[in-house]
Amino acid sequence: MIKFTKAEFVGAALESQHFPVMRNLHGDFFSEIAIAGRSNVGKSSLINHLLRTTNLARVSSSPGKTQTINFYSIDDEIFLVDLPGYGYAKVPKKLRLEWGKWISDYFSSRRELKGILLLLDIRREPCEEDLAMAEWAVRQNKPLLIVFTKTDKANDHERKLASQKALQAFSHLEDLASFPPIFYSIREKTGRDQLIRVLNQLL
Ligand SMILES: Nc1nc2c(ncn2[C@@H]2O[C@H](COP(=O)(O)OP(=O)(O)OP(=O)(O)O)[C@@H](O)[C@H]2O)c(=O)[nH]1
Ligand SMILES: [Mg+2]
Repeated sequence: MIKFTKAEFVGAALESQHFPVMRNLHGDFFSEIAIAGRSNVGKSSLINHLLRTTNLARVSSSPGKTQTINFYSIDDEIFLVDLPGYGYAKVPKKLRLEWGKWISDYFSSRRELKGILLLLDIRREPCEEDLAMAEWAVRQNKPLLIVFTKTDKANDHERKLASQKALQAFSHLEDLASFPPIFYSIREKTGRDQLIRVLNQLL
């Protein structure tokens, strides 16, 4: 059982030859969980909240803050990986194309990847890249876990409607129902225990 009590930043990279490789005390390669989502959805904030730190992952109110793939080692057992955000309108086209390349390099080179957290802002509809990410995960047989973020910005009723609507966008993907979505708010401090439980099922 990973408790998410010890966290260290291991490195930032964009190319697979620079990605870290680590082994646990038993000599096994670290398992890995990736966190994906559009810019500003709250990826870095969720990482900090999950790890009970305030500044391990850099948070910003302006989108596009995390522009590298950032690796964190957790409890000397796993990597948690903060992927660069997408869907940020001001990102130039060239960078957007590069983003696709980094992401596909990342996914094709990480054998120990056990699952992907796809973060969706409770107030926004899923974008094209969200769907592409989900389709990729299903195609590669990787478990996909949907996490709705900023749920403090919606009441119970709005949350229910918004999540149903968002999940409809993924309804053509069969395997998606294996894990129910998680509702996360760093303001209200909700979702952490449930997320840890599900992550341990994936690992
Ligand atoms: N109200 C509220 N705001 C949040 C929550 N989580 C994150 N935010 C805010 O959303 C903004 C973006 O958060 P980040 O964690 O930097 O988002 P990111 O997905 O890492 O963004 P990029 O690095 O640009 O891809 C910040 O202003 C956060 O304070 C939440 O649960 N509730
Ligand atoms: Mg970030």
